[in-house]
Amino acid sequence: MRVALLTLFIVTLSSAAFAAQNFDAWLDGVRKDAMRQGISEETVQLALNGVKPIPRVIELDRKQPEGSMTFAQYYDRVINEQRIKQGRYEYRKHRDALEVAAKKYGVPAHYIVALWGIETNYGGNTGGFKVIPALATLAHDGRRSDFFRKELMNALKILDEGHIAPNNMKGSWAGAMGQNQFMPSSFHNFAVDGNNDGKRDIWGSLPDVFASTANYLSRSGWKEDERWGREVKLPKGFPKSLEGKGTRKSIDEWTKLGVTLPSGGKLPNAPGLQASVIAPDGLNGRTFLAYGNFRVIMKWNNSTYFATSVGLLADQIAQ
Ligand SMILES: [Ca+2]
Repeated sequence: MRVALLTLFIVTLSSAAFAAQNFDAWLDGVRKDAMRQGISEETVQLALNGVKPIPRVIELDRKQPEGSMTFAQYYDRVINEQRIKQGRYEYRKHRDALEVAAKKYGVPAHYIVALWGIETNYGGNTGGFKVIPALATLAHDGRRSDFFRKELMNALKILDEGHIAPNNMKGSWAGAMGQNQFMPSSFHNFAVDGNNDGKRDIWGSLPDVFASTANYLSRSGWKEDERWGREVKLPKGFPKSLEGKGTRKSIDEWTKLGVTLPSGGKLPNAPGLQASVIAPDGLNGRTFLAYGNFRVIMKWNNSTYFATSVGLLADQIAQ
């Protein structure tokens, strides 16, 4: 018995030691790769020296999120009175910076605030993980290595460009960064310098956060003069086959099919607009008409629940 335990202990110890050695060797490969891609040796050393895998990141990656949650449950979790009230407060407080971004990119301010609110509770919860070790952990882990290794390289480039110091580059366990939770690749594609100081600081500069969010939506096809969609009431016997993003019709056509405002009133006409009926909890749950901008929000996060909640929060902030 004693011998068996001792053997087990040695085996466990050596496999842990092997894993550590394996990670360090792998990280050496990342260093070489980064320098081949033109990232300075100074940045590579500063960012990667002493980096160790974070067990908690693996644990969170293994959890299945929001598997069986209904839209109603999701909505209650994401939007409450406090979030709406604070959204209205932040909207007034930062009106000038918001309006600059709204005007420049053609995205109304209440959508910028709603995304900020849902992503990080208006900057209050940006995720406490250091992005480089978190991404290194996921890139080494094997489940989605290629994706996370690319994001790790993108993150090193951001450091090399001097937008943020390694210690301040914080984000979610999966590497979504700053107040609007951009992945490093989204940062490269969409982050902009809103306050003209030469840095794209989505961690600490609200003008940068607002401009970057607006730029993301604008470049993804946002139409300035359209809403995201709206809540609607479906008539009795509405065919299930017409529900879903696959079917697009004009407001006129939906009106002819009996779709109305929740009050029963007639839908405002909007010539040229194409809309889909969305029923995330089935035809007996809350139902919505989703316009083109709804699809734009889904490019940010490919979730019907998410896009609908952003739209509904934006509406309430603007009230
Ligand atoms: Ca800036």
